[in-house]
Amino acid sequence: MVVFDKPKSLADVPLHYCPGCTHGIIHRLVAETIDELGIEGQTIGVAPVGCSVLAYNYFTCDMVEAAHGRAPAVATGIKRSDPDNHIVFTYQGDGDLASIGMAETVHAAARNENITIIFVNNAIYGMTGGQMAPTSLPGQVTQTSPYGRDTNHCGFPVKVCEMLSQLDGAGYIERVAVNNVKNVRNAKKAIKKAFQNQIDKKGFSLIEVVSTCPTNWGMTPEKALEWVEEKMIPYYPLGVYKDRDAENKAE
Ligand SMILES: Cc1ncc(C[n+]2csc(CCOP(=O)(O)OP(=O)(O)O)c2C)c(N)n1
Repeated sequence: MVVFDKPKSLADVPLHYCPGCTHGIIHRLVAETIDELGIEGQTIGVAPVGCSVLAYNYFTCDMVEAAHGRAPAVATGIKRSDPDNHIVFTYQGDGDLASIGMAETVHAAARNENITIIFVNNAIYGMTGGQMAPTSLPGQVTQTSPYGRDTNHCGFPVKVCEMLSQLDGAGYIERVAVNNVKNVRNAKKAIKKAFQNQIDKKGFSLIEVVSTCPTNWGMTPEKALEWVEEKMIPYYPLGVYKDRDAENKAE
């Protein structure tokens, strides 16, 4: 009896991510989803610059590289070129999606573009060495805020799910985390729903995954998981922020 298997949509190669980084878990959840929905041959992923820039080495579906922040625009073009046959997802960090790529994100949501966005929020610019991101918490020590993020000087974090859920175009917006087994299971459900929505032509779905960066947070992997529970989740509450389908059914 097989009790554990590797998803076919994930290549059998070691990941380059740091110890305790949750990109690997999130990759696996996306790959399991692609397998379970039987869409590997149709799926095209778009990964921009960031720690997951090498995602094309890990996912066995087609992958396209986008410039920093531009993944929703690239995904829009791919999706619209063959909307009935392409399943398109983006896989983006918070520096990428909520800073340089904010305009692309907001307008893809406003257009109700039928794509799936996996938004990995580790509250920092990981790949470039831990600079403050739009999502860094008030008081958070980063390479560019060594005394902690001062909101008088640097403003406040951007809460992407709360913001996008105000747009009529956005179809399905949920925030999940992968810091414990229960949350990983919920994250899988949300990611699968976001892909299923696209198959069902329900429009724009974004899943924010509250993530870790032990290396740049200067913590052990274990401590980083505690920090997610104690600091990140209270500031970024988990849950469904928008589900147009459920709203329509309730009316
Ligand atoms: C146009 C452009 N600006 C800046 C950069 C430098 N850059 C590369 S990755 C990155 C930040 C990535 O952070 P994030 O999106 O949060 O992903 P993570 O690495 O944390 O997973 C930046 C600023 C770039 N490659 N291209």
